[in-house]
Amino acid sequence: MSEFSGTCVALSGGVGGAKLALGLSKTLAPEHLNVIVNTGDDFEHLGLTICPDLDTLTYTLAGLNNTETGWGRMGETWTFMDALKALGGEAWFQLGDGDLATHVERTRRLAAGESLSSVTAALTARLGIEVAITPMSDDAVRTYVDTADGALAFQHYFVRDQCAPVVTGFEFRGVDVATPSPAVLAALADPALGAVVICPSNPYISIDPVLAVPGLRAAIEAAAAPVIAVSPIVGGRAIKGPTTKMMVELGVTQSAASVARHYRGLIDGFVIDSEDEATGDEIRALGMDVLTTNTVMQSLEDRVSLAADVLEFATVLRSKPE
Ligand code: FO1
Repeated sequence: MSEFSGTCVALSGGVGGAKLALGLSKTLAPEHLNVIVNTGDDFEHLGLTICPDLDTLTYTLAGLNNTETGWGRMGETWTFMDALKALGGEAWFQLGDGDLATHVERTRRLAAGESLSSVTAALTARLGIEVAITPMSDDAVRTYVDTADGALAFQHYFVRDQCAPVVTGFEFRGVDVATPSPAVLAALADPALGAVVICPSNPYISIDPVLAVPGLRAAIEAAAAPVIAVSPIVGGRAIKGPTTKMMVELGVTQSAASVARHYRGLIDGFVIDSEDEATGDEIRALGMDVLTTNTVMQSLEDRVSLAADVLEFATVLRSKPE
């Protein structure tokens, strides 16, 4: 087992990414892990600024996450939502009473002029999280899903319309004038950086918005560390969410190899599940190394084991001659 040394930067969206981020957090010293999180899912709702992927990462690393839904807090009560419904308020986006406190406090701090990075650092510290959870940008970036009937705001597509519309493309509105948040560039420029890990999140709606922030992809490419992506597709299926439905609608084969192709040119290594071992050579032919292991994370042990495998893979790649 070649021991990993140095720091790790992980790129993550919601549920799938958060599972691996948790595994990494149990494997690395907290000061050696920085999780860069997609903010394209963020939106203003009921007068609140809601940041779903930041909150999924925060709740997951704080051990507060609701494992059934994959979002929000465990053991929630719904007094606010029940009262809102009774008043005829917008009830399609479920806000638990505890979760509501996060949105209210974040909105208050943002309105007072704090950056999203500063607010996130304050909220995660209050929840006892030592790992850095960093928004990809402090500037507003909003994912819109292009459909045959026009562009849909992400949460309208994902929650209100339950991912039903046929997807033709994506827009990350505001990304062209966004800049990476300060901690992102610092983490990627750290000479001790030993690995950049693209977590098994949806490549189109969770990872692409991060890579679209001007300067961020270049900072990853300039980093001396190997870049490793973990496939979110196992046996042609997504573990959770609309990834494979999107692939069908975009005319992309539903396979781990398609995801490897999507990241081609950026990544040095790709991690696939044992179920997809037979596709390893096809993926290597794309010009990247392949690690085959168990990528389906059901238990905490699975999360830690995959994290250890990914970091060992990075160590192996770092020791390879250029
Ligand atoms: N997803 C749903 O499918 N239904 C919901 O009612 C819902 C509420 C919600 C509240 C707070 C939050 O942080 C996330 C929430 N999500 C909900 C998930 C959200 O749509 C995220 O964008 C997904 O996790 C995709 O990343």
